[in-house]
Amino acid sequence: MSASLKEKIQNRTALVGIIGMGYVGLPLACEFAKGGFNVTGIDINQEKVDKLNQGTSYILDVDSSELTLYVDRGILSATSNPSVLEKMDCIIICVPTPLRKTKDPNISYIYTASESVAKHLKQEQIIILQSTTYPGTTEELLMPMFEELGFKAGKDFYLAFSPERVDPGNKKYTTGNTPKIVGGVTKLCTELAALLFNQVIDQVVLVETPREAEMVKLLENTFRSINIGLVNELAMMSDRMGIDIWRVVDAAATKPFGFMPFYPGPGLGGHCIPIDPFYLSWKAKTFDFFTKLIELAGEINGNMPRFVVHKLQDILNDRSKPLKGSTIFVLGVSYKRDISDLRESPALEVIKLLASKGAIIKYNDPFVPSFNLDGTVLESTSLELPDMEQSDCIVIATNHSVYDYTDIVRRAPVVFDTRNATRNVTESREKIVKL
Ligand code: SAJ
Repeated sequence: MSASLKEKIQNRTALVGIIGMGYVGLPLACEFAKGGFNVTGIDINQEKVDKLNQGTSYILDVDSSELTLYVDRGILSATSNPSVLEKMDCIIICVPTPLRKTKDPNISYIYTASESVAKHLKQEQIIILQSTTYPGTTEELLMPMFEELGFKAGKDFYLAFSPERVDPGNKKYTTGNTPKIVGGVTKLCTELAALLFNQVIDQVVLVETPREAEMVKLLENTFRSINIGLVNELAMMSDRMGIDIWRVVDAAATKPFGFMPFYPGPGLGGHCIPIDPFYLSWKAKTFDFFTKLIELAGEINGNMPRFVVHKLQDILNDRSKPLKGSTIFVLGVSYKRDISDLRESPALEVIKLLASKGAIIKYNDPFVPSFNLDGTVLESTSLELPDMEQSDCIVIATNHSVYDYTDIVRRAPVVFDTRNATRNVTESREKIVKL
């Protein structure tokens, strides 16, 4: 029976449906379209659907020119109507998996998407979950949802997990050239999922089960969170010891084996690294296993915005200025350099804390023209204006590549550099205070 699905995948006539047209789903849709598949994007956001059907990209890593090519050829389209799923041969779920306020997993988007799949499930379909989630989601939530309809996984339909590994803004590593992990509910499920991705992705790596594949992703991101937490803790320690942590990390990075550099910063931003480890610790608790290391790293990283504000108070104090009433000019508000994403951005946490202490905030971010901070809209101030030199302190919160750091230091009264962005500035270094 799987022969026809296998043939359709191999001759690329298999219809591919991707649920969730975000920073994961849209680049993946383009990879399949580039590979000659007919792809349908399904998204609840009609504005996104309309933009995609006009060939307009809203994702930094996808050019509208590429999108238009596929849309004009009729091999890529989008809809908000899930009934299109019954026509699909391959369905890939790429919906968000945030945390609730209580730091518990919120898999409601996976649930809703899976319900749509179940409603239109038919023989011979393969369903692949990509959303980052706790080990067990695919087998404990999706499989029963589909099998209670009388379908058998591995026989009537196929089910696998394959984590996304998108690094937003990364020009070197794209969806197509980043190895793809695949773990199916049965051997045949794994093989068919691997066959599908092999058509459009350079390297596919098989694991035994979906939960192994789910765990791979959480290991990757927890690894980052813990190592960032380690270097942030050493940064706070080094601050007291009068040690330049940035030089220490650079020197340690000369070790050609057994070390990987991570850098301190104002905190941990993004929709993955601050969140994914808590999916793991939450699931571990159901096995009476308490992940001390993960929680501690989260605590250290979550405390960095406060550390930044305390250090800023010291900088102003050294200049006999109270934080209250001082004007702080923040450079860069997105969660990491050269992107526009504000989700969980530590810069926003810093700004909130500064505003709560009565500081006057101005900012510039070429990627973020304005943003809403608890009801107040802040707008990016042009660096052409004198606001920067008229401020009491500049805080480099996100080290966008576009900034002229020599000019910034020249014009600034004092610079608090939380990203070591001024590492190559040679003039007026006495004005620079590093995290
Ligand atoms: N950060 C530090 N110090 C570091 C590295 C990062 O403070 O040494 C901060 C960043 O400024 C940012 C946050 O941590 O606020 C997350 O940074 P990130 O580089 O992990 O970037 P993300 O979350 O956009 O993407 C990551 C991917 N990044 C890399 O592999 C470099 C990857 O881990 C995942 O594919 C992706 O999350 C995901 O979607 O899971």
